[in-house]
Amino acid sequence: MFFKSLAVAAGLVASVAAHATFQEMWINGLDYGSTCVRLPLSNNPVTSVTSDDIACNVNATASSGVCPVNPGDKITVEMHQQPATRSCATQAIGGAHYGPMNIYMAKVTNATTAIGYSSSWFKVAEIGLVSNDSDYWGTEVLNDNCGHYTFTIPSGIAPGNYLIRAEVIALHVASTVGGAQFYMSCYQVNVGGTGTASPPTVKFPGAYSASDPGILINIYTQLNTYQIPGPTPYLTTSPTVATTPYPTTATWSTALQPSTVPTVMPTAGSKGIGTA
Ligand SMILES: *[C@@H]1O[C@H](CO)[C@@H](O)[C@H](O)[C@H]1NC(C)=O
Ligand SMILES: *[C@@H]1O[C@H](CO)[C@@H](O)[C@H](O)[C@H]1NC(C)=O
Ligand SMILES: *[C@@H]1O[C@H](CO)[C@@H](O)[C@H](O)[C@H]1NC(C)=O
Ligand SMILES: [Cu+2]
Repeated sequence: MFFKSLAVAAGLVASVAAHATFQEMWINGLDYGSTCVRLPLSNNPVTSVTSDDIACNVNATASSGVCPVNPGDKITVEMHQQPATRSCATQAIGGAHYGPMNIYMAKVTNATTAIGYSSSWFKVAEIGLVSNDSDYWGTEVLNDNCGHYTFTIPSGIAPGNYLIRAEVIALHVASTVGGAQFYMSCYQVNVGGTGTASPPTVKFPGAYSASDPGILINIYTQLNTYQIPGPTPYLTTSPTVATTPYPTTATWSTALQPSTVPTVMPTAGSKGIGTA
């Protein structure tokens, strides 16, 4: 059997425990914990692509922190099922929640006060179907790596405050309209440097339609291609679909995974532990 089993997924659909939240961030291997994330009120998904909640989740509380980043920095967002838990013993997002991940950024006047659904977003990273033998998804790569997903702040973007929007789209019940589950958190950052680029943008809501081919989809069949929702990522390309089995080896060192969430920002220049 080359494709996802519907029987396995059906048993997990009702499980609230399978829900998840992006809640921590690392900058060049340095753990910033939850110091600049707008933590969602719950780990429940957003299911309406036309709701304002699709931007930065339901009434997520603004953080007081703004994390310092620079073009070229390796940023790692970190997802877990339950708040303030970082154990690698539990999958980041339940096993049946197969689907892509997207990272967007929006330049804003003030990251602590900016409203996600009023902001203008460009995509900076995406990972969808990474292998068709057997079908293997971005969320499975996330689970292989203790919930960590690393992307690069694009070179040349103008300095200033930004929101970063990290998103998983779970497709386990996406064969009916409104079935796809969107799990997103927004992070508050300030980009340094002297860039001038302002990439073309989309709006949330607006960027997705409930009938997009990557949102209204039956994944319980052999898929050889998958169209990731939203615009083309800026300055990066989407990973191609491998036709060989995906290597399910963790690149995140679980031995170095912290068990607690820092409550204060680390000192810039401290030694990180390497990114994945
Ligand atoms: C979110 O905020 C709006 C406006 O204050 C309120 O009507 C709604 O009930 C809130 N939702 C949740 C889940 O707290
Ligand atoms: C953003 O707004 C907050 C709250 O009003 C303020 O303390 C902070 O200085 C502002 N930041 C910038 C970059 O303007
Ligand atoms: C994966 O896709 C390739 C190219 O479309 C196809 O030739 C191959 O048979 C597919 N693999 C499986 C296991 O279906
Ligand atoms: Cu769920």
